[in-house]
Amino acid sequence: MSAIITVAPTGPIATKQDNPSLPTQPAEIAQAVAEAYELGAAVAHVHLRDERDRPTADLQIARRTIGLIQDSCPILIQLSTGVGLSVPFEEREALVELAPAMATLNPCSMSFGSAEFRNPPKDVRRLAGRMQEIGVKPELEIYDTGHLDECLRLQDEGLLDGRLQFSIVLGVRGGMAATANNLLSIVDRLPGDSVWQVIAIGRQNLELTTIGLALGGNARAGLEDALYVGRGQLSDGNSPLVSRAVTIAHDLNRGVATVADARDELLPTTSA
Ligand code: KMH
Ligand code: ZN
Repeated sequence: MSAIITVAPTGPIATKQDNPSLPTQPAEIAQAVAEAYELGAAVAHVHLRDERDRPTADLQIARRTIGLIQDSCPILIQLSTGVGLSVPFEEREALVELAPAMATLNPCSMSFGSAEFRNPPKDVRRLAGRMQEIGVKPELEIYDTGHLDECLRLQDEGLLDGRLQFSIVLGVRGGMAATANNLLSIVDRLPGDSVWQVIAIGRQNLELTTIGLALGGNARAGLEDALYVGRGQLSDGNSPLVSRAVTIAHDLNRGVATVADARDELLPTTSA
């Protein structure tokens, strides 16, 4: 099965001080996504920043960013509802009203670096229900073993349907460490027909992304997850990270999914 490469050009935490090539404004994000699409990315995981580069769920900024991406390439858009650690859940959840093809659903609250990522059970259920109602496919982010069980509970409660789409997030302080054992223990427990990718944060990005691809998973690449492309070498934009993931997929004889392939795999009920 060809590998779906998702570009994550901008996360909620890093700044241009951390890496001057981090795209933050709508046109910068759209350009980074278009470049990633040309290199082989089929999905864009999108966070938004305001005019002062702070994480935001502002709907106008979201519309502008999505519009610019759609003007530049046909990549599938997955909006982050994680948004940023200081943004209230009520603002984060409103983003799905823009009806992106996909959006993240973070199942549990947790410590996240030195801050807190708030995903209270009641709010998560309201968001899952709303996504189901309007047809936004959830990408379920698993930062620790119990997060998978919570997703399976949501499925039992009828709040998730169809084939589940998981991201196994490794290396966040407060979540699972970035080890092969942690990855394998989650992969072993996924429902058989799941689609999954590795999100490897920080220093182990290359190793865990490669192991995920070797195991048959999909891959995420971009400055949200890794600011460096080698020891001490800042990545000059998102392209070096996306190119690296594409090369690994090819070297492992996986091939890289087109947008049409990715749509069939991730959004089977909506494919033509
Ligand atoms: N950077 C993350 C792994 C989301 O996009 O929904 C956390 C996050 C969640 O940004
Ligand atoms: Zn994100």
